[in-house]
Amino acid sequence: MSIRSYIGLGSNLGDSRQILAEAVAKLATLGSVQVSKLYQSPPMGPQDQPHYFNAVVQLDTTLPALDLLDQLQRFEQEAGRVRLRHWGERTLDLDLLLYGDEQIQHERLTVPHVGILQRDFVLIPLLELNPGLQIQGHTLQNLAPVQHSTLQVIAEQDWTDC
Ligand code: ROI
Repeated sequence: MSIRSYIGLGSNLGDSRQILAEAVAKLATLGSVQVSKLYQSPPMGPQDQPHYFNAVVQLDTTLPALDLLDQLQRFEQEAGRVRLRHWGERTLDLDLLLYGDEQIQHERLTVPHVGILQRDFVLIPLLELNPGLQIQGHTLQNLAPVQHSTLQVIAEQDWTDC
């Protein structure tokens, strides 16, 4: 039985588009994937850092949540993950946003991801992949970050072919 999970991808250091495309290829080894458009967004956090490239992957996988987390952290390390400061620039971030409709409170993992409802750079791609999706009783279209989004589309589909 596979579970439908959603993973947020972010990068603003290095060749971000290439780094995200490689991350999608690795995620595809864990199950079947659907990929959002590629977006660019102003940094949440310190403003003296580059814009982020963001996307969301829908992954249907049989991996238990903590095993999935292990794989995401391995992919981050393989991308040569660098994180220079708290809420600062990073090479690759892979966040487990949703895992089925499970609520997980574990020392290593909180699902739904903390802050998911505040971040247009995850909400907009989530909506694109699953327009009917509700999170914690919220219809995504109605949330303020969606209504006032500053996200820009960088590439439509097939951006992972590069
Ligand atoms: N800001 C944007 N726009 N996109 C991100 O992926 C992102 N990731 C982060 C913080 C530093 C919170 N800011 C971000 O981890």
